[in-house]
Amino acid sequence: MTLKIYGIGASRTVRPLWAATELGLQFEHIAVPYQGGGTRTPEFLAVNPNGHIPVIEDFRPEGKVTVWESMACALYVAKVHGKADGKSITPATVQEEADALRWSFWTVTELEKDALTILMHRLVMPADQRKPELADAAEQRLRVPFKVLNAHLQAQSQMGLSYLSANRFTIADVCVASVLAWTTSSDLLMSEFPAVKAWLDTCIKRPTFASSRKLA
Ligand SMILES: N[C@@H](CCC(=O)N[C@@H](CS)C(=O)NCC(=O)O)C(=O)O
Repeated sequence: MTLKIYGIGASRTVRPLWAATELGLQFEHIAVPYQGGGTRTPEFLAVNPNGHIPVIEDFRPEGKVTVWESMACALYVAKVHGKADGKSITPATVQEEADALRWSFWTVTELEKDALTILMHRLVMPADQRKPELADAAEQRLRVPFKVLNAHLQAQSQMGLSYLSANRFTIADVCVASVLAWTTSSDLLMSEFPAVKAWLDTCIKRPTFASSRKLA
């Protein structure tokens, strides 16, 4: 049985890579970068017709399973390759399953686009191409979902819980923190929402995040 993960750590591929690394899985890493046309070759389009990384191919006794969409890939790794023993990132209860689904869908719909705008226009694009006003507007919009997350984390903390779901680091944290890692340059968001900042720091300081990001 072979699990193949296509993509590089410095991309959305970090989501399934982080999940697989947390679980200590053996996997084959196929380092397809997002620049240079590697995602648009006929061979790659046969794997993911969308022409994007990440993609997972899971060669199982019952046949090959293909997964694309980064959140689906991360959730798949946790669900299918982890043990639901209440010790790993894998959801172990119906509530934990619901948390993984709701927080990851929420991240894609409520956070991802604006978080990427902040990353691109504050850090990644060449300085002369950045538009600070776009990052500023994204930051203002993000105050709304950040307030929701901050309140949730404060409520968790009042129950003695340090993470999004359950009493441990789970796939819900992987899915949300991998996107919010793009917003750490935002002094406004990091200072206005201290519970988010503290939780995010804890998640992205895990050695598994750094080692997954480095896979190239
Ligand atoms: N919604 C998709 C977006 C995937 C995506 O845009 N991936 C980028 C890298 S982070 C990519 O493959 N870009 C290269 C291309 O589109 O050709 C997901 O979450 O997987």
